[in-house]
Amino acid sequence: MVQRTALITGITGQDGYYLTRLLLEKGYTVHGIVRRASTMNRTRIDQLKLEMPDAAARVILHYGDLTDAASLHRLVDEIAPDEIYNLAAQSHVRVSFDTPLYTQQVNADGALNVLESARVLNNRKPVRVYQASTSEMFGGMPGTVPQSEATPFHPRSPYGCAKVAAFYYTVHYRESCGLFACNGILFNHESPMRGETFVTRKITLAATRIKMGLQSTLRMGNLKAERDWGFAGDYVEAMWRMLQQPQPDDFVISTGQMHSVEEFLVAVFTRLELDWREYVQIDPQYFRATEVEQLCGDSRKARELLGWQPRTSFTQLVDLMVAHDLRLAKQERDLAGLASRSV
Ligand code: NAP
Ligand code: F7E
Repeated sequence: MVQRTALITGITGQDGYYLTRLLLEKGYTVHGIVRRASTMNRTRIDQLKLEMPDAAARVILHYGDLTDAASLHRLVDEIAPDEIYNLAAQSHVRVSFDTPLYTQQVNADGALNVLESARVLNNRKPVRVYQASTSEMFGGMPGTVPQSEATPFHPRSPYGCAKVAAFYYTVHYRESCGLFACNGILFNHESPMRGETFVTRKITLAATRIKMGLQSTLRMGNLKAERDWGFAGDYVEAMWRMLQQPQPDDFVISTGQMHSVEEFLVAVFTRLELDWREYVQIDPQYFRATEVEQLCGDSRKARELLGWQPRTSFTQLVDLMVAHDLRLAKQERDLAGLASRSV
């Protein structure tokens, strides 16, 4: 077991859950930055502490915010981590059209704040930085599939634009001051911990609730968009491997398999013995002003240099998300039954 310290921004998110789990298994002490909210936003980390009671004391949370450079700087200075994983972001592409400036402040300026704090720390102690870059930077332009590290960027949303800025800041700090900083260009990755408004989780939550008689319709946007969906638990392993390399570099992480939103719908509803056409309604509010039509990654560089490969297939991903959300829907149905009997 190593005795290393990591700092994770975005520890309360989907990837924060899986990365914290992985680092705890490897013996790390994990510090995480959390935002103050009027309702508690730590359910994933609280669940992880219950799942790993012997390691719970090695998770230490601090209040902070990526846009608050002073608190970030102080935390990086005090914790002096060996590795920083910058996962924090306004991560919803559709929402970034409504909040472009805020998305820029968190996803681009926030990443710059992390890099500046790391640069200062690196003067007295070596630190390695992972930046959560994204396939959204490619924009899914016609003729670019599959996308690799050599594919030109053409972002199609404020989210994608801000992530391109953060990508180049990361490269710049690597080249200008020798900071060990890597971009992981991750394609879509999902799990039972996925946020409820991303398309995969929206579908598995709705379909399982429909199966339990708790919901009757599902409103969707563009069903023709195609994505390369992997499992988040596999992808955090690649983040860690990037920071264990002798030299910092940028890597595409993907499965290389592409499916449409409609295919995901069919897979989920079929698994539940339902016909999706009876329940799905198309709603213009879920369309985007500019859509990313096709994303499919070529991750040969990561496979060769990091020895990384995805372990979970599309079908296995659908199965594990449906099984998880079916348990939730059954609990909700049973609670509703109990409540109606008690009045
Ligand atoms: P997520 O579930 O939406 O989690 C985002 C995290 O960032 C949450 O912990 C959130 O905290 C935190 N955060 C947001 N704004 C913040 C701020 N101003 N200061 C500090 N923390 C802030 O996202 P994810 O799916 O785990 O993705 C992790 C990272 O990878 C993100 O940077 C995302 O853009 C990027 N990425 C994701 C994918 C994917 O398919 N999942 C693919 C490529 C890249 P709260 O809990 O308080 O909201
Ligand atoms: O949309 C279409 C939508 O919101 C996928 C983030 O993690 O991955 C994610 O971004 C597709 C799009 O993810 C609905 O138009 C149809 O084409 O699940 P999503 P995303 O936009 O690909 C990248 C790699 C990131 O970096 C991001 O952080 O599905 N779609 N109907 C819909 N999407 C949503 N959300 N809701 C719908 O009803």
